[in-house]
Amino acid sequence: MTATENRGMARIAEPGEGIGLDELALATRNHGLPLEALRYDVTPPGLHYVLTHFDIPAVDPASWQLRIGGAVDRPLALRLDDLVRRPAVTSRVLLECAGNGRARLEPRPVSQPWLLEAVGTAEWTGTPLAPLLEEAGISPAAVDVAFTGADHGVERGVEQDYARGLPLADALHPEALLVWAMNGQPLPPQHGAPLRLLVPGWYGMAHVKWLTRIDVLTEPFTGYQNATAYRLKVDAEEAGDPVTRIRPRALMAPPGWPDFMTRERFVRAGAVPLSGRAWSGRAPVTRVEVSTDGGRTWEDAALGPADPDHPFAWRGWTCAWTAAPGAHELLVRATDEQGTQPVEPEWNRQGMANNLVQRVPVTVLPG
Ligand SMILES: Nc1nc2c(c(=O)[nH]1)N[C@H]1C(S)=C(S)[C@@H](COP(=O)(O)O)O[C@H]1N2
Ligand SMILES: [Mo]
Repeated sequence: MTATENRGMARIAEPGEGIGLDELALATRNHGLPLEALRYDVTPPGLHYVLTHFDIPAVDPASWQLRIGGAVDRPLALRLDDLVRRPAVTSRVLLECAGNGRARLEPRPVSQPWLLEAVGTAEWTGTPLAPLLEEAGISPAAVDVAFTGADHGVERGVEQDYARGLPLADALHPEALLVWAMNGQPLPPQHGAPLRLLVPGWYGMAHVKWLTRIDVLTEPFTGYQNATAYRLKVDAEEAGDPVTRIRPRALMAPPGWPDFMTRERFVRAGAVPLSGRAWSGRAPVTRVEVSTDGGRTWEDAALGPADPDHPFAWRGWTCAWTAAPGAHELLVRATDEQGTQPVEPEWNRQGMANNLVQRVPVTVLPG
C-alpha cells in the first residue's frame, strides 16, 4: 500500500506494536491534565487538556467575524465586540475528549494516544447561542446546525476545515454558548480564541474552537467529523452510531509519590486518603465506588454534593484507605442514572467514548 493510500485509512496497531513516532508527535502537541490536578475544582490555566487536529490557526481578533447563515431569513455577521455586548453567562463545564482511554485498548487504534488524562473543568464565559439563531430566523425546515473553525488540514486523505454538525434541538438548548473567556481571561490560542462553541455534556469534539461560521441546514450535516470520524463502530464498513454525550467516569488523583520513569506509585502503610472526581454528561452521577484489591471487592466512596449552580462540572469524591504493606491495585468507578463504568474494555475501532475503569498499581512500603 502506498503512503497516500495509507493516509486515507484509520489504522489499528499490529498485536504488540508500540506507540509510533507519529503518535508521539500528536501526544507532545496535545497534552493532558496531570492527574494530581484533579485536586482543583476549576482546572488552573495551562493544566486543562488540549486537543487540536490540525494547527492552531492565526486569527486576528480585530478583523475576525462570525457569520451566521444557511437556512435563515437574515444572515448575520458579528464582530467580537457585538458578541461581548450581548447578555453574558459564566458556566463551569467539564470537557473530555472522546478518545480518552484509547491508548490502553487492544488492539490499539492509531491516533492521539490518550491514557486517561484528556479532561479538564473551566469557567467559560459567553453568550447563549439560541437567541442569535432566533434573531437570524431559523427556517422551519432546519434539522442541523454546522459549526466551522478557522483551522484547516487533511485527515485520512480528506482536506477540510474542522467542522461539526449538531442537531438543531441541541443547538437551541439554553446551555449551548458561544464563549470568549476561560477562567476569567480571554480564550487562549490553543482553546479557540477568539470564540468557541460550548455544548455542555457532549464529548470534546462538539465544542468547535476558532469559530468562523454557523450554518443552519435543512439536511443532516455530512461533513467528515460527523460522518466518518466520531463513530462507534467495530467493523470498518459499518456506519456506526455517532459519538454524543459523555459517559460516566471517575478518576483518582494517584496517591503517594511516583517513580520518574514508570509512574509506579509508592505510599507508606497506614491511613491513605484517596480522592478524585466523577462526572457524566448524559445523566446525574449517583455513586462512586473504590476497590483496593484489584476489583474483587468494592466500597462506596463519599461523593461530594451535587452543586445546582454547576450541573456540568465534575464532583469530588473521597475514600479512606488503611494501606497494608505489599502490592495493591486501586480501582474507581462511577455510576450515573443510566449505568456503571465497565470493568472490561468495550472496543471500537476509533477508540471513542471508552470509559473503562482506571487502575492504579500502588506499592505500600512498611510504615
Ligand atoms: N476548530 C476545532 N475545534 C475543535 C477541535 C479542533 O481540532 N478544531 N478539536 C476538538 C476536540 S476533538 C476536542 S477534545 C476539544 C478540545 O478542546 P480543548 O483543546 O480546549 O481542551 O476541542 C474540539 N474542538
Ligand atoms: Mo477530542
